Amino acid sequence: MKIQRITVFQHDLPVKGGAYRMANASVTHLDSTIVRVESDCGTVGWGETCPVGPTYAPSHAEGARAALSEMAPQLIGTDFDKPVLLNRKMDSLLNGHRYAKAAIDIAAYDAIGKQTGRSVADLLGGAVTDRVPSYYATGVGDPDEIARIARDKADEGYPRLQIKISGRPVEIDIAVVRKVWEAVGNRVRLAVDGNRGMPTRDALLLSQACRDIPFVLEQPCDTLEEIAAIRAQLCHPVYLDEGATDLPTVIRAANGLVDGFGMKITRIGGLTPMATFRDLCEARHLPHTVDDSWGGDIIAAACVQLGATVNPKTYEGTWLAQPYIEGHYDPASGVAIEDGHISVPSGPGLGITPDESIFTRTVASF
Ligand code: 0XW
Ligand code: MG
Repeated sequence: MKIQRITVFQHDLPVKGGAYRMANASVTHLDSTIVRVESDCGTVGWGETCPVGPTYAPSHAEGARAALSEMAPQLIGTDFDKPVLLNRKMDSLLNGHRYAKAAIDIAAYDAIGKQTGRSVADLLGGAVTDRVPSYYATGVGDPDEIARIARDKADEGYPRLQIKISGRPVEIDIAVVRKVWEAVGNRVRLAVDGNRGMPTRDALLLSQACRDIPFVLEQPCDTLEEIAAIRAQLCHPVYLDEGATDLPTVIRAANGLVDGFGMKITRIGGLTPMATFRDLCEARHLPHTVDDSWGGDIIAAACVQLGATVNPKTYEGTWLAQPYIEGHYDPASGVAIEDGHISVPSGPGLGITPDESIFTRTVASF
């Protein structure tokens, strides 16, 4: 099965309910890039990549499309059903830009699954469940408001909550964590996410002031060096998210620097490196999420298909942008959170089939 045609679409995803605020990004509408990759036997695979604005990570929507345009002409005629070789081919055409390569890699798994009648979860080693846990991430907000959201989401059935902090006086962040703990206690597991925004001083103050509250502290500071510098003085397990940019960094961090990861499929380069990441984490007994930064049904299905293969002992669940998005790419079997959990789409490939008429803005075709 060879790649015959690559079509790149731009698609707007407005944020339902106003701005989503994090330490280094406040977003009101997301710019997603969709790829439709057709093989010489007519099978179509879908991929997507959607950075959550241009400041969350060193990636942005126009960058994804430029990287795809750089690679696409020379991907025509390449084997579509050999993901490892396809990734090596992409690496031979462009250094870095994993978040763009991820869209092609996801499309390859979708097409292989659709061609062979197998789910992407099966292709990635086999599903252990047909319903994966999700987690809800609050934005950065006032203590009472965030505590109210936390209580509502715990009532909805989410097994885990991620509380966003940072980018303001640490005393407010400490108050948020305390109020959330008073509101939900041990009913849900808690992560507190600084999104790179805290000086080491504030990460230490927060962790030590909340030493009686069980939570994992996610990416409090920007660099691995900052996290390493305060690690021994923290009272909480530390997870790496934005800083876990590639497999070599994951290997380094897994070697005692952190206790787990928030991981995004497009950041690491797609389902192929994500499966390696999953296996590394299982070998080192390191818990991790399976998320992406944003995106519609294609990204959501990729996350859930991979999530279904993760050992439940090390799986921290899958965050989806779906609660912030109006409608679905696949009106019949779109991916959605219900009672804090997500059903794995059934059927071959990603288990979803986008309604092509939704993607009206074609930006390139090869
Ligand atoms: C909560 N997320 C998974 C979604 C946003 O893209 C940010 C991210 C995180 O954990 O940083
Ligand atoms: Mg995070």
